[in-house]
Amino acid sequence: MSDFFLGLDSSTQSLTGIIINFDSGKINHTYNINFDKELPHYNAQNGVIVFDDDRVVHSYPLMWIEALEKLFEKLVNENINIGKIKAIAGSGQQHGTVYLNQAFKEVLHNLNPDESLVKQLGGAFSRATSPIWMDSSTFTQCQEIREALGGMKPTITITGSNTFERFSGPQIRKFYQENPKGYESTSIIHLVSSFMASILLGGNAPIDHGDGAGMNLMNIETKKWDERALNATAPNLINKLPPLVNSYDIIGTISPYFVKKFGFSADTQLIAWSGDNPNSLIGVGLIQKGKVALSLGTSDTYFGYIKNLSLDLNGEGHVFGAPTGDYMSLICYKNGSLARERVKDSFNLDWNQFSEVLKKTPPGNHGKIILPYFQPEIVPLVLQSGVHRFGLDENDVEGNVRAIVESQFLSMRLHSEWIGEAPREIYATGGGSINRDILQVAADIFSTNIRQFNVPASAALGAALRAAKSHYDSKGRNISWQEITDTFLDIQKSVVIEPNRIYKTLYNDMVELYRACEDFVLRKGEHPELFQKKFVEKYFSS
Ligand code: XUL
Repeated sequence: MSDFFLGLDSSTQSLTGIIINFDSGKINHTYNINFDKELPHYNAQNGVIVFDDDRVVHSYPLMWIEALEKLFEKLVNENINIGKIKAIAGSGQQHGTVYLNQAFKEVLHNLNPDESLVKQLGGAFSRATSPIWMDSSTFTQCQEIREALGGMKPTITITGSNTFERFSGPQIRKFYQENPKGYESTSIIHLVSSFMASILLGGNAPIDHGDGAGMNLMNIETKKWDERALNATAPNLINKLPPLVNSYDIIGTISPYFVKKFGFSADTQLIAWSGDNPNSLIGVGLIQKGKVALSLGTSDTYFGYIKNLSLDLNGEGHVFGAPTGDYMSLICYKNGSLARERVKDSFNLDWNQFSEVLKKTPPGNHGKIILPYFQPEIVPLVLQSGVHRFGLDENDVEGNVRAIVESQFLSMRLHSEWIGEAPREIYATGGGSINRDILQVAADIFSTNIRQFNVPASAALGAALRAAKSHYDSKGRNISWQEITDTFLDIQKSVVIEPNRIYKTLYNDMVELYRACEDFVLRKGEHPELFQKKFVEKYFSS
């Protein structure tokens, strides 16, 4: 008898499902529904709704559930034995909020398998679209909440992060201020993760401590809703939020809708969904301190496991709950893969050509730097999009390709200093991590080994592993996280990309050059021209 587990990841651009066979230690199937390609009637671009004001970024919750149904249809069409799946856990893009009216609960309880989810749930929203993590339109609300909590440091100490434009609390406050009637008619506000879990459950699912920490509403120490934060955000909010639970809690069994329609077993267990980054923590096997991960997805994130709470009082980083019940630290960039793609596309390159350019251009790039704020940025906070080039011509193909990749990692190195000592090894994940030439630049800049695993979809894999862990715990079969991650993350098969140590001093200097460029653009610092000239003289004069 083999035990199968399903991990789902509802991310910005697609929904991924991974089925693992626990006994063979193998990933059996990976499915992906790309929103733009497979659900074109929503007219989304890269999974999001584009507004004139690029600080406002929403998506369609109905699109996510249509994708869910489509993914299950694929499983049926390919004769996957859905009935053998013992448990399901999930992952959602973090921070996004879904606003539902009083019909939601009722409709969910009585779903008719002969009709689609979209048709039945269409009337259950008090807000048709969901602001997602890419939204940066809540500067004012961030300020108001932060002030009400006594300033930046108390806000961080209470919630684990400073107020951030994309975080759920400021987003909820904005909705309440701009549409008080809509807010009033909202019965429950879900995160993407708890919303998707609710659909599978056939009732309102709780929010887990991992994703709950990305709201500016949960007390990071007690892991309960914080009354001060709730009051600072919107009235009566406590009655509109689901309860909080451990990420490893079993929240029930799958709704009869999915049993009848797709052939799931009625006792398929559901584990609380969490955010994509907490899931990835498990999906790359970060269950001990000392190692960090670099996730190159729609967002680029840099994160690590931490046993004890340790906060970034400078306000750029976050602390979330880890699926193990401990904590994780994280910084997040909005200009991740889409920024790399913008540069690639602007010169009509494919990824191979992009890589070729990276290989043949020199580390240090003759001091050419780009501050790639194609979209408003999260770290450092930049609300006005705009690309700034230093010593770099807009039409210089080679210069721009190397500059975008180097600048992203220089920024990451600079802004992750608070996470602690320099990492001894970095685990790479996410779609962008399949490109070794990009990872080579990261290895050189961080001056550390980068380990590339063969499963870039670490959030979905992490969810599947979480499903297995909670299932076996519930059956009294004690399997440690270490055993689980060792089984599925074949360290032997991973590839190590070693840094070229001769560039260590060059990049130590270049981080400072990058800092000077940032200071100039964001903090009225001196123009970095002279700095840049010295850098070029030191490393590039023959
Ligand atoms: C993390 C964040 C992003 C999203 C992307 O704080 O905002 O990584 O989770 O899905």
